Amino acid sequence: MSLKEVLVPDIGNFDSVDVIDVIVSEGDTIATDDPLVTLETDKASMDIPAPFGGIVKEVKVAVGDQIKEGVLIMMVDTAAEAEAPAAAPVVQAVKVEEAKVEVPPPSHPVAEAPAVKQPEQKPNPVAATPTGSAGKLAHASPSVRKFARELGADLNLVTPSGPKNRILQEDVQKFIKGELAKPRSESAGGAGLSTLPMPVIDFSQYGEIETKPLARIKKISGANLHRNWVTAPHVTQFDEADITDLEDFRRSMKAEAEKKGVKLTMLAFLIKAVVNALKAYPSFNASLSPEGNELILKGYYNIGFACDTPDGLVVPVIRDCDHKDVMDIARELIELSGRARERKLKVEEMQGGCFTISSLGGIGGTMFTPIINCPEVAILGVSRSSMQPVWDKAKGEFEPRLMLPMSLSYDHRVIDGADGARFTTHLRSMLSDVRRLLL
Ligand code: CAO
Repeated sequence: MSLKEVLVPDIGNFDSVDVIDVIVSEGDTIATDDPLVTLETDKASMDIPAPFGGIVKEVKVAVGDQIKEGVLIMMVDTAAEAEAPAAAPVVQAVKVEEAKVEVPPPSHPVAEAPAVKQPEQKPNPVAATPTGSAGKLAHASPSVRKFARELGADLNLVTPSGPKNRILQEDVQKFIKGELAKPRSESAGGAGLSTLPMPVIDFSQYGEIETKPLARIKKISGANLHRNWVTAPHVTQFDEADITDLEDFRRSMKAEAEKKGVKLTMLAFLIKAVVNALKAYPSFNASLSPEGNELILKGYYNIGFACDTPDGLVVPVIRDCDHKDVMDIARELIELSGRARERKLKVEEMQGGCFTISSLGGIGGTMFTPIINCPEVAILGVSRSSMQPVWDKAKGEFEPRLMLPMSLSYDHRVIDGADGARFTTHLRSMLSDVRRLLL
């Protein structure tokens, strides 16, 4: 073994610079001029090339260190260099790739070397966490690391196809192509939104795990929910409706409805109340044009309802609710939700909606923030009703009242806060007075 020190060479007029990447790790075989570490000042980043080849025995610096000329970077066994060509095929692959890469001569002052790049000249990172999001060094040759760095690709996100799980240059190219082909989030106004990549974490290091594919419905609805969440600026207005009388009425009608084969649920009444509120506030029964510069107002009242199925969430639509009575709507609710759970819904039965209701009342919870089913502009979330003490001003005492929590999310590009509050106030008055609802 012949151990040699690798020191920081002349890097120009800098007292200290940050180590932003340690490209090699202990045990790596390196050739003369291979980039070893990347340093960054506020103006430029630069690679420190290997002054000689060999096997890295000990790395003396880490990402985040501040170093200057003369600091020891690593110890390299140069005796191993002669044996390097006879090493495993992985090493040969490194050598072949190295031939394609231009690195500055070791004697060249690094700060002036061609490898120095001004940050603004770097391409936009496709998936950029500069030091790798998994906190673990991905397995790749120095040249592939350099290639990935130049393109702003996080090697921890790249799937390796080389021997011993080594990342090859073509893996990086494939990753970049895949990232570029991903759909960009675009709002109706056309503005894009880019986010940091999710960290890749090996959860098994913390305990037992099981990996299952997502159900098809979840994949589709997940992508839609994500788009809706990031493109429509959501505001959620909370309110409570006194449904004591309505619930009494529903219960009194239950037996009669059952004779007709109908389960008369609260949701059917809610749909009628929502149609009435949509008529009073037409901007809620609308969609933005794709360019985002026109509001398309609808003269029909098709109401979607979120339905929980074993495979995920679907939204069947009940058409022309303004022309149907509560009994008809209740009948359709059962019929459509039954078929949704048997996966027998037709595509057209989930299309054409104007407004959606998501009722979690049968399950529980107090309030939640539903995500708008775009291009609709609002959605009503309903939680479990409960008996509450409500102050009766006329009687001067608290009265037990059945209160229904409501959460109205709306697209703030279309609906102002004042109208949001007016809409829920209108709903409250409809739901608290059965006579109004049935008119
Ligand atoms: N408060 C208290 N009880 C309620 C209630 C409320 N707001 N809403 C319903 N209930 C009661 C019903 O009265 C019924 O009790 P009875 O049998 O004694 O009458 C019981 O809860 C079950 O109701 P249901 O769920 O069968 O019927 P529904 O019309 O209320 O709802 C449907 C139908 C399809 C909306 C519902 O089954 C469902 O799938 N809900 C989940 C929706 C969902 O997942 N939303 C989240 C979307 S965002 O991820």
